[in-house]
Amino acid sequence: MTTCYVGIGSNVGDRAMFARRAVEELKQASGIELVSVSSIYETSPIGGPPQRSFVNLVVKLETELDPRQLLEATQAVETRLGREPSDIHWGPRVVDLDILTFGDEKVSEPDLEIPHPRMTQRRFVLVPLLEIEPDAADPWGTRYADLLDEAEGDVELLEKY
Ligand code: PH2
Ligand code: MG
Ligand code: MG
Repeated sequence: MTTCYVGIGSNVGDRAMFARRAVEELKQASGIELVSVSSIYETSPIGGPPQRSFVNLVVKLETELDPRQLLEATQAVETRLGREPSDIHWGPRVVDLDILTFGDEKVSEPDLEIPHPRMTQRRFVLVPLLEIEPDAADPWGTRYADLLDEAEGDVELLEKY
């Protein structure tokens, strides 16, 4: 079993509902055990075109899947919740699931990079991650808590879990 963190975001429609449904879908997925779930935060959009603010949260899970199988599982959740392919890079989405870390593994493939290459620059990832795992560190030993000051974006608690 490998411990992983997955970030969930939404900025279309009933954002908190999509975020909660994504958590429920992960709970039901085979090969995945949900360990903990952060609160839901409202966050300023980073990158992409001008767009509505997001809701974001982070879940901790244990899995017997490998990184590619976990990617496929998260993409299946996105599709089931109605996400459609978009040409707009970092544009609006009903739901987005991103693998943040996968144990201490490093993956560098065209469509899958672990740890997520931009997670340390984004407060919308670090704040919920640190809520559930204050001592979390990357595979090289850097504590995420030490990167928070340098990260960008506004994050506001929306719904305590
Ligand atoms: N996701 C992005 C781009 N920008 N900004 C916020 N606040 N939250 C996100 O989840 C997000 C973003 C690309 O996936
Ligand atoms: Mg994303
Ligand atoms: Mg994504």
